[in-house]
Amino acid sequence: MPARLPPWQARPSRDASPRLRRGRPQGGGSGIPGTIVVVPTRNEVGNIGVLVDALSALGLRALVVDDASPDGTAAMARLHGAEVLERRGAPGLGPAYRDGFAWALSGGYDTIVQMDADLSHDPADVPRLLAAGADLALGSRYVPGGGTRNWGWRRRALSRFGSLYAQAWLGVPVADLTGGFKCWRADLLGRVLEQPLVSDGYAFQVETTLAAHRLGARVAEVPIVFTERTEGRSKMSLAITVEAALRVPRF
Ligand SMILES: Nc1nc2c(ncn2[C@@H]2O[C@H](COP(=O)(O)OP(=O)(O)OP(=O)(O)O)[C@@H](O)[C@H]2O)c(=O)[nH]1
Ligand SMILES: [Mg+2]
Repeated sequence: MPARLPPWQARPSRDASPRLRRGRPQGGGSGIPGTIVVVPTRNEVGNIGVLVDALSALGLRALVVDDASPDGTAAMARLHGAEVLERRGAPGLGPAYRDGFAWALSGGYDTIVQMDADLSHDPADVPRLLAAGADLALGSRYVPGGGTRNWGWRRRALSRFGSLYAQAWLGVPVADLTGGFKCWRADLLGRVLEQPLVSDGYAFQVETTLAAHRLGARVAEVPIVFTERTEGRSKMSLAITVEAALRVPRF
């Protein structure tokens, strides 16, 4: 097995370092300098091109963090002009985010957005997150104006219960603790990643928001409507949900 490189050397898609390319918009729009959108992917070939193009039209650059997707997600992302970090070794949402965030921080970006690849998070909402003026702006389904689209009652109940459960255990005044659409100021994200985080899976979302809160960050919730994916398959399962739920009391 090849030696594991630091994430920012682990086969970025193109020659230039993120520092050199920082803030240069890929497409139309006025561009949003200093901002990068980190997108973890596992078999999202049907979604990633659409997302990267939509971000690009807003002047936003994307870093796709792919876990060896056999469906060609990485190549598709590159084709659409995204930076691509192809991870090797143990897959997982937490490690993928860690590597993507380390890449972004080492590139000198001052604002780091994270969002899912499956278009459940609307790229058109990113400017509102950026405008919230918080250390951490959360795309929130559970504040007035927010919600979910095309979810059955089971999925709605599970998600709502998950957030309330985490909120009750942790005593954090955040309505949507489990979402993965977030906008970080780089200095806060760097401090959060220095904390002894224990989650590898979906609980990573809860743990990082909790860490931000404990560090005294200004956390804002911006209403978003989360739309069920129409392409590709969900990686969410009962096992993943239970694993995340069992983590929470240990934070
Ligand atoms: N790099 C990487 N990305 C992952 C992994 N698991 C999931 N993802 C990505 O993380 C994002 C969220 O995963 P989803 O399967 O959409 O999970 P979800 O949004 O909670 O569940 P659904 O609502 O059912 O789609 C997507 O962009 C996935 O491709 C992984 O192990 N590694
Ligand atoms: Mg999803």
